[in-house]
Amino acid sequence: MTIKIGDSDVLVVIDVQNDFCPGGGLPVPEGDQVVPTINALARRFRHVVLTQDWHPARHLSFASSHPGHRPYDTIEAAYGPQVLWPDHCVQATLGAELRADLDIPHAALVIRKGFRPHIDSYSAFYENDRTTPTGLAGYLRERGLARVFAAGLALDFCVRYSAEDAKREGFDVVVIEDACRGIDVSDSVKAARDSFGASGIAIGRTDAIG
Ligand code: VGL
Ligand code: ZN
Repeated sequence: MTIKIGDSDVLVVIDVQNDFCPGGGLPVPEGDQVVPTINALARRFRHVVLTQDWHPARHLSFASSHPGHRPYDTIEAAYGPQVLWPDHCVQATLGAELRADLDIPHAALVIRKGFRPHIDSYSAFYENDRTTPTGLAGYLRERGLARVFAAGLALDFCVRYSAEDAKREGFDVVVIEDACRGIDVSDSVKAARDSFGASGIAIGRTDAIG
């Protein structure tokens, strides 16, 4: 079945940044391989939004900010459990830049997230305290956009949380799985897929997008 793209559809391209690609600070296996797929996909959308993970140095989510802890440990933040990551996407560094080969000149908005020193933000809509909004839901509504297609990195973190929040905010949501790659810590890719099924989030593929 082909999904026809119209004027109320938006492609949200999540965190296609150097640090999430091989050689970067928090490399997602095959992360760079989504770029040509997303470039081709984006041409089918009139409306495209990009997100950019954008942390200050010594961010709460960095293992290096917590002596005695290692990357992928979980700590208790003020808002609940928080996975610790290698340093990544530090504001105004090369690692935080969007991939140079990402070719989406008509993208209308770049949402930066995770810039508060003490709150991480996986989702493009809400930070990890689950209450601080990024403003994206309001933007999409004001632009008359009703269906969100999600692509990018990482499937099991920022794509997952963005898709779930979009659904909760009342948007229809399709995750384009061949335009995503996952980190996969403690079976998190399977958890993401299970959650999509349970929340009514559709999983699609680029060859089914018309
Ligand atoms: C992400 C972990 C930490 C992501 C961002 O883009 O999925 N994951 N920061
Ligand atoms: Zn991050």
